[in-house]
Amino acid sequence: MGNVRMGRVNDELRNALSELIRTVKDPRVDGLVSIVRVETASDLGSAKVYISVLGDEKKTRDCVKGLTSAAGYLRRAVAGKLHLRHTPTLTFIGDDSIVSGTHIMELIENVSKTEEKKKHLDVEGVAEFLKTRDNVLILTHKSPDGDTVGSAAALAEILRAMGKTVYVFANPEFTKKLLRYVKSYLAPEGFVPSCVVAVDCADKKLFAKESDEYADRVDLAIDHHITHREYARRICVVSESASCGEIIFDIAKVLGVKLSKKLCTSLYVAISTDTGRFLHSNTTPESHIKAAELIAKGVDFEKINREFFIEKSRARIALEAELLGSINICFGGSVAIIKLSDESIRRVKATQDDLDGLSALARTPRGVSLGVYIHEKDGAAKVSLRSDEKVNSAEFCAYFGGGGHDRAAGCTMDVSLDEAEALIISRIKELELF
Ligand SMILES: [Mn+2]
Repeated sequence: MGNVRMGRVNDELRNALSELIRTVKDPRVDGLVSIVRVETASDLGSAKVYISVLGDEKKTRDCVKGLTSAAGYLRRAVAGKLHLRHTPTLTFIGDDSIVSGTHIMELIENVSKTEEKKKHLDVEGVAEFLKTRDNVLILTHKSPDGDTVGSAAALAEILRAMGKTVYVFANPEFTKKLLRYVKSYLAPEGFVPSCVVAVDCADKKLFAKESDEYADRVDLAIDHHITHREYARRICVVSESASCGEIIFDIAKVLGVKLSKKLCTSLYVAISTDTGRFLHSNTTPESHIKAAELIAKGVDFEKINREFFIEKSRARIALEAELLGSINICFGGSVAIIKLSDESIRRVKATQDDLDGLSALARTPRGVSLGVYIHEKDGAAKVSLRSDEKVNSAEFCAYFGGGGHDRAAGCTMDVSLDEAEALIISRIKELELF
């Protein structure tokens, strides 16, 4: 592995561990420890983590012991946070050589970060917070999906059941299919909220630009993305949740709100769509248990799943036929590439609903480990990767300035569709992926 790449791995590990050591419950590991540097072996099998502690040598020794006994936990937590193909085993080493100004600054920063952690709420904290608020506006993300819409509708329903005034921001990107679930909550013109809540939004850059005026005054963000950027005053991020809807479900339970059919339907839409009707790798037993409870309350799961996953418009069928008809299966059947031009979208008069989830098509041929979907947007080539465990999509896209999850990621290239395809192919060759 190259030096630059190793340097990045070391930095990522250092950053991740700096956060994670603050979650170690061992009393020997306190707030005044900081990570000086990380040295990862080139095969990613092991890493030495040099730590420094404000205090005497004994404190350092104790802290090393505490971290060593938490090494297994920390390694698993790092694996969950970073997109590395292998997570190294961790060895903690006391480093007293650096008690420099920068180090002290860092310690101070760590302490203030610990202070800052107070704004992180759990589900009970969110329930308490919501009880005290009224005139709430709920924000969804751009390119809205079933999770952000289902979560927003469900949260609005919960707050209405509590007698509060609440609306969902009228995101102009709500598609016809999604609008059905949220239209009874849309904010009227001139509504002035006293509390702003964002659901399923990992970054304030991901708000619809029309809701820009609220981006810097979000009072609470409820989210499940591991990449969540802490833009709000209060944050409830449950990254183990397959969908944001599952967190909203828990909030409803804590608040003791009646699970009406309308509320259950919104929650089911969120959970089913974000798990790809319970088949994506993010699906957990918890997703099924919650969905089961919603179905028991009478949710029409068949109708919802037909609508989101089975029924297709004529335009969608035409697009799928074109894409599958011209699919490029290469690298001995391990990679499949599909490309969609603006011209095709216009020709079949496709709507945003018709374009949703097309990226999954590239992984449908049996034996394909990496599916690549490239489409034209605003004159650039947008690339979406879907992969199995053999390829880390996030790392692959990071090379082109993009990002995402390890099985699903994307990037934008300022080139034509054919040029983007050629770049992807040469990168796969360079990495000798297949
Ligand atoms: Mn989501």
